[in-house]
Amino acid sequence: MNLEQRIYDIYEKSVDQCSDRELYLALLKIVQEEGEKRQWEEGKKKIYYLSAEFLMGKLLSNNLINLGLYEEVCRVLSKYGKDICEIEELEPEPSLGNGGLGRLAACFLDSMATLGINGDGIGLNYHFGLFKQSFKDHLQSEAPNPWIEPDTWLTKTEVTYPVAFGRLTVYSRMYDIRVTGYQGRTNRLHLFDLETVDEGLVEDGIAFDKEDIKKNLTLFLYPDDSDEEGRRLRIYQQYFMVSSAAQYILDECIRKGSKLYDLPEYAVIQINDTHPSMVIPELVRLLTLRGISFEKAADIVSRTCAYTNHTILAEALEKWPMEYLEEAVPQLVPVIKKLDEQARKAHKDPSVRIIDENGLVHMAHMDIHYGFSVNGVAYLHTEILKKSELKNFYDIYPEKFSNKTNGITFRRWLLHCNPLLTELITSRIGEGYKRDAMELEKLEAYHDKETLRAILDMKKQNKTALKEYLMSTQGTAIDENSIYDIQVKRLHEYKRQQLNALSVIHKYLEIKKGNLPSTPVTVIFGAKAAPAYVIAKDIIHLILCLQELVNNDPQVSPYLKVVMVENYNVTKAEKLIPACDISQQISLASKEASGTGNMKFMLNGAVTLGTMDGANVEIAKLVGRDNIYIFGESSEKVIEHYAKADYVAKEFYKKDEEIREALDFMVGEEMTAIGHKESLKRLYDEILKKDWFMTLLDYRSYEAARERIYRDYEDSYAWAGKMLTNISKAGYFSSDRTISEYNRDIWKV
Ligand code: GLS
Repeated sequence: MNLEQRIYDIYEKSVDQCSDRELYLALLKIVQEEGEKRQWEEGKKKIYYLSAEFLMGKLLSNNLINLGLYEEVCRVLSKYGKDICEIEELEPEPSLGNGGLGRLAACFLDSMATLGINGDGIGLNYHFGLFKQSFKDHLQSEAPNPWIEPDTWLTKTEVTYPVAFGRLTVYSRMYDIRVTGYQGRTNRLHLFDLETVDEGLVEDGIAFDKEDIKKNLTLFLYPDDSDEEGRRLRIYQQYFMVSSAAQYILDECIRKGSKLYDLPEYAVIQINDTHPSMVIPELVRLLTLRGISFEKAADIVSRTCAYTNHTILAEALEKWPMEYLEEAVPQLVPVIKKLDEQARKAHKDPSVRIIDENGLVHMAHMDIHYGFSVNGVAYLHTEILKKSELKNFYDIYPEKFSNKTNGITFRRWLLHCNPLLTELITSRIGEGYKRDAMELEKLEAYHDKETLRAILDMKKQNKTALKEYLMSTQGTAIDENSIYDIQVKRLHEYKRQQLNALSVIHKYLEIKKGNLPSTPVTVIFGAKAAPAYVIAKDIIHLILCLQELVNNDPQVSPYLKVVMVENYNVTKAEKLIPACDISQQISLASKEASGTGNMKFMLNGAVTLGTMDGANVEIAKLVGRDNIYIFGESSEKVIEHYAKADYVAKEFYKKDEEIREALDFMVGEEMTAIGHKESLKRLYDEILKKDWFMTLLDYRSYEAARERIYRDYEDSYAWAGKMLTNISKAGYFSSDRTISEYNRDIWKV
């Protein structure tokens, strides 16, 4: 392809005469046209990946990489003094996800297309996505995050469906984003929207009238559900998504020749967490409307749907009050009741009911009874599901359960975000790892001085790039010669950013006492807190206060810096991860189902400081204990503490002076002079009196491991060896491997 000619044909001017915006639009057009050529029907069976979130990230570079055009584009642009990174700055990031679950869905789309699997995503077209975060007065503030621009990635289709709610009927319209795999096919992400949505409804941050469904339905992902209207709105959103999806899937299968009795030969519906679970009763309803008996319809649906569980946190396992469903989706209520009845007849155990004695509908229970597969997302998580959380279901349906350890796409999380490392790897082991990530293992043969030196150089350059990025985006000054110790992920007590912060306080106090670290440390956080999650916001407040205190203390700041990255998102992750030395994965064991950030950091040569939780367990097994820093109580012990209710945070406070000192400092003079006393005190009380996620239990072993990892960092070549081992063992965490397993065991296309 002659790129310069293509661009000339679009604008009738040469590359150097085009503005960055024109170049962006021209490249987008080329990507769309090339992607179009890779669409073909493939067999009769298709995967429909239903998800409330698809955290896609910017699309231009990744598409160019997957189409094999990236290098050519860079070459041509640089010939005219232009830079792809600057051009990509113009692209807004579609913020259609919250965290790992949504990013996983995006990685899976990439891998399905790469492996040539006919598989589309189906979700919602949130106009403002998740909120945009900024910091004012050391507090998080939220604003809409618009990302849709006319004539860019989103294509309007002619597909529309009626969706009936109890009090009104609306019409959905489908929009598409093309997803082209690496040297692969083009699939689609279908996003349903409602034409009457009114962006003007939003005022004062992200507030809007939650009852005006016609105008608000697709404004935001996860609107605040701390009140009843918010919770009802979520049901409206979910039903809007699954009813549109179900109608689309049936139409497509019929068009391809399905007689509906044979639906499982045409479709597998992967239910990503419980948000899309209403697709089950909706499909049953639609099939019965087409003349199929209820029992037969339930049987067909059971052979079509598969469920992925992503968490054991009770708050995330959705249970909807029947009365909400009666109001929003009355037509589903008799279906759900019949499904429950059938399940009750077959299984006496009251704990496996779909509708419990309080009239709550357990979405996961419906998925397990009426899906043919249930999978967890990492080895440990699946074991916990089988042995405790879903034990009663596992006893009934052992054959349905399997583990599919999560993965990440190496196109975005290596080739795109870390070109220096990509080049280094290729120079040693060739290009094969780009199609078969397990080939990264070949790097283990390169523990020579020269390679180790090259790895350290790569990291240093990425650290300098991050320093420049943080300076230009938020005016933060950091030192590339310091250790970059990073924890970026959603803010949640179970992920324990508060543990990291307490240890930062300790470090601050140590430096004040004259105990200086050999190498300065930069502790970097990035996290959004759900708008109604008060304690999570208190933790952000604590970190922002620490940032102010530490960085402005001339005695401390040469040795320790604290940075809170504003509006952490995929774009920022792509800058932070390649620059990281230490990857903090410090959730309370048993609580992080898998984590995928842990995999991205490892792949980019960061060394993990973490608990034996989620996929950390598998990372530890792969790299060996010399190349990961593990601390904290085991998941078995933690589960036992919960069962016995014998963990008392205050006892740790009483008996441990270091803990007492750090915790008391939170509400002491220095901090309250900067921050809000009631917020700091609320967090202090939460940790001291409740500490549901056992921060203080693991504090000491965390401190010890952190000191050890800082000490080991001092020996650069030994450290580089650990980096190399982490990179070389990361191949297992390619989402291509994960998707191959889904296909082998569940989808079978
Ligand atoms: C999550 C888990 O918390 C993560 O551990 C997991 O990696 C991710 C993808 O499986 O799913 N579950 C959830 O509700 N949000 C997540 O990010």
